[in-house]
Amino acid sequence: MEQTLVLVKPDGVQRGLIGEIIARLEKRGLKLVGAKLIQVADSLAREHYAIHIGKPFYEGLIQYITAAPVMAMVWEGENSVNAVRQTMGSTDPVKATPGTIRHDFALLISRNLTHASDSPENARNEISLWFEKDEIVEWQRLNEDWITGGN
Ligand code: 3AN
Repeated sequence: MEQTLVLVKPDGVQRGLIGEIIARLEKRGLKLVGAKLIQVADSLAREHYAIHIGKPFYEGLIQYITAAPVMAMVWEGENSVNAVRQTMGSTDPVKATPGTIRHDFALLISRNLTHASDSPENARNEISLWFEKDEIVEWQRLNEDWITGGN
């Protein structure tokens, strides 16, 4: 089953939005299979954002993600990569659709609350960067058929 990495970034943690963000993903029908609150090391931040090396906002991005704890999570579900990014909304909160997390709780691209993997391949790489294998918990939801069953 497809998994994706979600980070509640330092602004989300500081603003007390961890619960709100988890609640929205849970209610969507996604399944939480990994979670930890961590102070991000500079080296992890640089590896995670390696794609942005050289961009004008890169150093600021590293400072931002290492400035306070981050809630790192793995969410599972069919099309979870796309579903989570849809629930997050566009990278720029003022372009995000009403009802999305970034629209509803953020104003600036530099304080956009969350990270979510943008492809299944990147999700696999990011999950292995942020989580050890034994930190992912496979478990059964008793109401699974009411969320993911077909007709
Ligand atoms: P997303 O997080 O929606 O996948 P990316 O991967 O393009 O977006 O950008 C990663 C992070 O870099 C964003 N979440 C945001 O915090 C930061 N970022 C992207 N573009 C800018 C920008 N123009 N100015 C400041 N920060 C930016």
